[in-house]
Amino acid sequence: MTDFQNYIAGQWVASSSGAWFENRNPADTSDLIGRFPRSSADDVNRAVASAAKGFAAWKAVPAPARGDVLRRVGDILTARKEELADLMTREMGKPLAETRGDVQEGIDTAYYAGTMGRQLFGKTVPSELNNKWAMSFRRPIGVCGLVTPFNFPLAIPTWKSFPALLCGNSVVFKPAEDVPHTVAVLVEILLEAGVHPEAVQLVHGLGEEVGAALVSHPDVPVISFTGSTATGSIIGETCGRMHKRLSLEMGGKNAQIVLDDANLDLALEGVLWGAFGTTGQRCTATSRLILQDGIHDRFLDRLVAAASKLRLGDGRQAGIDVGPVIHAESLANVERYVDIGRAAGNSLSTGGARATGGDLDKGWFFQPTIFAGVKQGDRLEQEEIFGPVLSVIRVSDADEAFRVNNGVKYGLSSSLYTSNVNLAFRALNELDNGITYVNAPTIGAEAHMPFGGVKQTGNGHREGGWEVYDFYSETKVGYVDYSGRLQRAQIDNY
Ligand code: UN1
Repeated sequence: MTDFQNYIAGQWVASSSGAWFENRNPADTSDLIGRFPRSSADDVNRAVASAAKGFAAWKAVPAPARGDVLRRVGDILTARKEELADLMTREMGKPLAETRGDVQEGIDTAYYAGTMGRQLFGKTVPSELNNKWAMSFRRPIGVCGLVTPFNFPLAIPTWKSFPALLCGNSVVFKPAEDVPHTVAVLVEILLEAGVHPEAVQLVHGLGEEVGAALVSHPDVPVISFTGSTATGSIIGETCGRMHKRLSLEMGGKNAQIVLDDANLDLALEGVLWGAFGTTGQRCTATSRLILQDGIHDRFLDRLVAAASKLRLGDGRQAGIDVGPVIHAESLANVERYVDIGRAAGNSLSTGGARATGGDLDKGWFFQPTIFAGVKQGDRLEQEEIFGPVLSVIRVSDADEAFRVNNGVKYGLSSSLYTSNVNLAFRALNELDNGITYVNAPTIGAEAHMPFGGVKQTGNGHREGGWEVYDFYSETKVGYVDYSGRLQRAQIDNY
């Protein structure tokens, strides 16, 4: 049994309470990865106090030099990619090909951050008065609290921490209690690469305890959260009351639309990957399939046949397509939605039960599940499930498909399969999502592009790409008047 620790004030330490929680492999619950500190507000307070000192030291390092450190982080992640992928699959369950992709997303984010060290641009613009300069530039903000989910154990913590650090902030990680090992290794890597030892802190524990203490701490002016819309609302209330800067990435109910003129082979591969990749546990997962009348029946037949052939199992074994869901509650939640679908009269085309037999009995496996005959407004069509359940909705034309796509409270990603270029561009304009893919599935965002959603998926910020650097820095404006006399803006020249 391995006991893992927090990283607080430059030391690896147990929680002050001495309490622990266990981390087990979701594909084989007898496989205990280790015990992690079940920390308290006390631990958070010490981490934040140290992070404030770390901020003072780290912001004094020039941004290009901070970029050099982030580039070294990318090098170390590259060297340790295989080892990380293995430990991530062990604690999270998705197949190795996917955890390798997750690490690669971290590597891409690190190298992108490296380049941003020399590109934290401000603007210099003409003043309305002579002999006066007007310019804007960026300053770091302070201690950033980063609350991260289980489904991308590495990529999402890197999306948040790398730009935060590059901008000169310090960070306190609160990783999901299902995947604490991955962030522990990430912290080791940040330190090895040369991040100031107090600019990064790691406090393990539960959302209600550690997460709540971090979010409500008066000396943490920035919070970034990825997780459920329900938790995001609670965090939003606290941050609103305390005037904190907050980035929220929350639920999705993403749809793939397949029109009669689509390449059906391509659309089939897309929906299998979008709906059942990561066992449906992505914010970007395809959970609705909107099929036009003309292809509905034959596409559904092919899809059901292909979905029932997906190979479930331990993601660390070769040939596995779909891993387990993350834990018992998640499995129970998926079962509840299957009951909801049945009760609503939706027709179960495949799946609908736990996957059992042999090694599958050791973990939290659920069959890839497809409901057909789902109507707009049904709960299966409206609510995020975060598991391997796909709802199929029949429509008569593109207009109806777009209306169905937009008829949910979420707005992360959408996908349209068509060969009609006019409809493709209409979709980009008319689908109410932060990301729309044409002839590609609802998943597959790239690290150098802004990532996020509209409506109740987010609160207007974006991760990734250039935009996230606005979130982690404050704009400062400077005027230098070298005229030697009082010049009155808005008055003297008008
Ligand atoms: C998420 O779904 O939580 O686009 C993040 C994708 C990944 C990131 C997803 N690159 O599916």
